[in-house]
Amino acid sequence: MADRVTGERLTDALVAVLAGVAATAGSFALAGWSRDTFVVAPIDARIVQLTPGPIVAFAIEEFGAAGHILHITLALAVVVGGLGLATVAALAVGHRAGGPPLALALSGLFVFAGLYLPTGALQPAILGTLSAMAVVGVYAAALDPRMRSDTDGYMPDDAARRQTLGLALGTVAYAGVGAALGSRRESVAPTEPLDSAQRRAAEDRLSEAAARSFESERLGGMVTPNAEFYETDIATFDPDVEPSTWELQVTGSVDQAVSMDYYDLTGMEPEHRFVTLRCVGEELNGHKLDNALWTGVPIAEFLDRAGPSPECGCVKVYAADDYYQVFPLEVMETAFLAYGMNGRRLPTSHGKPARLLVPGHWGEINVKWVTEIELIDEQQQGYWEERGWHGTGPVNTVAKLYDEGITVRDDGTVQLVGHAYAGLRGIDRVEVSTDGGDTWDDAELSEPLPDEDVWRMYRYEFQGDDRHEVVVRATDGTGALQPREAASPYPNGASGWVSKTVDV
Ligand SMILES: Nc1nc2c(c(=O)[nH]1)N[C@H]1C(S)=C(S)[C@@H](COP(=O)(O)O)O[C@H]1N2
Ligand SMILES: [Mo]
Repeated sequence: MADRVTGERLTDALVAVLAGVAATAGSFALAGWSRDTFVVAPIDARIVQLTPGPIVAFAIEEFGAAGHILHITLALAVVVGGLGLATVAALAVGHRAGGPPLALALSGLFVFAGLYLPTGALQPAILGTLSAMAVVGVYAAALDPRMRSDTDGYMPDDAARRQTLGLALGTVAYAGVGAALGSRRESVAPTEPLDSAQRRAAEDRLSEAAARSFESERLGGMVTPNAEFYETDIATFDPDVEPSTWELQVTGSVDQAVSMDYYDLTGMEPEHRFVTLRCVGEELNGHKLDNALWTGVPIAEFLDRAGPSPECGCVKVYAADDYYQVFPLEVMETAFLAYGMNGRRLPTSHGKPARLLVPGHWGEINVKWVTEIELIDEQQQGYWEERGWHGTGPVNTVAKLYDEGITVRDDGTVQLVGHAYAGLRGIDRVEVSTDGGDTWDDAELSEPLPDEDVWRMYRYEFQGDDRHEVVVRATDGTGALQPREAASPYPNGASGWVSKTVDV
């Protein structure tokens, strides 16, 4: 008898986990990786929020995208486990109070609450609940001795085992289908092109940049395509902000609060600007440095309409993902509010419907999904500054040398192509050493774009001989050579000279 009870408990626990998996898969099938409708998203956000800042900073710095996988996995486990517990509780209470039908009804109710309350998304919650109830129902009809009328509760062991295994495999297969359906929803379709006049103007500027690119087989040119542009986010799930309901407000120490909507924004005379972004958290020769053509409007005039009061020195900018940044008001004089990227509407992952672009500053200041600009009277810290980063100042100078930019030809000549960036200071010179830094030679520089905050490309060729320690270094527009001393990204951004061993 004791064995029977233990066996029941075990089966209950297994069925609960299976119900949790089925519920999560069902909801994912309809919601996809949506911040607003997939049940794991708010749990995940909560986990990130409760994790101490230094640990978050460390994880992002050390593991990059893998750090995100860590907390998503944890969130997934919490959700499946929580729904499983709800199912166990429902089965226990249901059986005690009214037998199998009540047990089934209660588990449906508990699972529905677990799916619906965190998100408020009805359809994924319904499909998830039905999925869980199917698991519990099969269990009830075929396996659970308490629910079977045709026996006295006894089922031969191997028959029970076979059926349990069948249920488990069925659930796993169902989860696979749900995962496939849900991830199809995510596939990043290219966004709508801009209106025709704007698109033509953007395309002109894009070809201007293409003409100034240094061709290389494997390395991109002056413009990073939208789908390849790096992404750095505090949240796993991008906020889904509808352009039709979006509003940007100016609040705080102002004469009058002002706001604009998407219609106002896109109705203004647009500008097309190349702006390069670099993440303060990237490794010295990392890949979080990209350039795009942004379509939007300068923000200064709009801010002036609010009449920012003179005693307040800084602004705090808020976003739909609860991100915020604080920087001096004067920085806004050159800031840009973008709704287009490379001739298309801004993709969700880069801040749809609108993002801020702040010339010369690290990526983190370029707030995506921007919703509010508050003029504050006292200095505060931004999201990353609270976590120890110093990313509110101008970018460090860097010259990159990626493997994709190195071409070793059959005749032994080596071609190096790369990008160099120094924010508003601009790039005046890139030098290459092929002997580990003993001697230096000037690389050829691409014709600069007229935009004020954009990278430049360099090209260099040499006759290779066995093995070379190649080093690159840039000099900015003020004549300052980038410092040689290596520094890791935290907290001031990586610096130093990039070097690479090239075998010929
Ligand atoms: N709302 C919001 N804006 C944000 C961030 C964010 O997490 N949330 N990340 C910032 C950081 S750290 C960088 S480097 C840039 C990256 O912009 P991208 O993802 O378009 O490349 O966005 C900045 N703006
Ligand atoms: Mo960043």
